[in-house]
Amino acid sequence: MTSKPISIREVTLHRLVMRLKNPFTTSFGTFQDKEFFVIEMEDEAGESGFGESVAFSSPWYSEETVETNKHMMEQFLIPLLVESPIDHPDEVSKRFEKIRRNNMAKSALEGAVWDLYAKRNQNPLYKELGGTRQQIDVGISIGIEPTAKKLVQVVEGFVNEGYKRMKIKIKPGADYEMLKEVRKHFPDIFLMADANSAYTLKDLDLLKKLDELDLMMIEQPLSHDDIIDHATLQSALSTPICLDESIHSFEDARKAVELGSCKIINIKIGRVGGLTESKKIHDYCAQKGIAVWCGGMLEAGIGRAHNVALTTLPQFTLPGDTAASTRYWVKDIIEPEVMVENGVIHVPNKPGIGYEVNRQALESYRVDKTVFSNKNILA
Ligand code: OSB
Ligand code: MG
Repeated sequence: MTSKPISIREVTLHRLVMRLKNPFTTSFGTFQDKEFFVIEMEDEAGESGFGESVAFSSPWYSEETVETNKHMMEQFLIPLLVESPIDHPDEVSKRFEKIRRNNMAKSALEGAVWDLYAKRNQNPLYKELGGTRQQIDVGISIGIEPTAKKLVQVVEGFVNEGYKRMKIKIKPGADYEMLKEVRKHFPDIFLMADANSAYTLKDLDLLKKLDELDLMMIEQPLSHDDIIDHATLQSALSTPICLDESIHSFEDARKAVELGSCKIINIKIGRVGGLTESKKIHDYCAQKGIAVWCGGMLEAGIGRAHNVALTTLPQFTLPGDTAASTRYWVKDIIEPEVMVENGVIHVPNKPGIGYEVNRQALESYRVDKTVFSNKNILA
């Protein structure tokens, strides 16, 4: 749909802190409080689009943090966005190209532009992206538990809730035996592991043993910046490797696929710098027969809604990590919250992200607010 160029009148950064219902442990650390920005972007007509920054407080998963996101958005990215009108959201990543990396900061702002664009067209975001699915299959990501017994109990709960695949976080010392126990109790579930870069090729024997467990895939077993050793490992394993941390762009995806470093890619919108880049990776993977699924960053409702929209694209053939709001939060910041029924999310057909921002909830979590007015427009 063609429409009038978007002139951004105001950008508001709402800084929120939300406490997870339960701590979430990965090979690199434990999360309890999630700090992030909700980006609210208003156009010349008073319509608003929303985005969410996904960097964490500490640079464990990637080099970005809440503070680096703030610095990049305020000092570099917002000025580039408001300097002239935007014809289409695909232009945003081009405008940001001169800024190296900082993908999560870029993605947070680009996401708000996409929502705003879709709302101006009175069209659901998922349709603007080229998505077709009315419902999406969902899996769940389960943190490292202290014992196999506890892990089996946690898995059982989520199996009963209907989640379609179980992803278990692993690290050296909490891997093969724990997964074996889960497999023993649930012989038929779709099961996978996520190592968050906790291993090296020195662990080849252990990683090969995981082939016994009939895992759908193993996610990011080796270094966060590697695609060479992963190719060596993939040729030694029958279990497919899925890359997460190693893929920051379409170019990274192309190189990993050409090298045979993985058979599956986890697309996280923030990690790759936005929805436009996510679509490029998606289209390339569709061409190459590489399955993709949508990863998660413990998002609140706005980021979650963006994940739901992206997952409606055809090559998202595997269940993602976009679980229900209630898996994470006592009260989410959107209305309605993201709900999972029988392992699926029904995709909303309202304009934009399709969920309303719950202002009262948002304000209850807000610790800071910064407003940028576009002087070019106000003048
Ligand atoms: O590697 O996918 C990951 C959470 C924090 C950091 C990295 C990861 C994760 C998850 C949880 O696996 C995904 C979610 O439920 O949002
Ligand atoms: Mg991962």
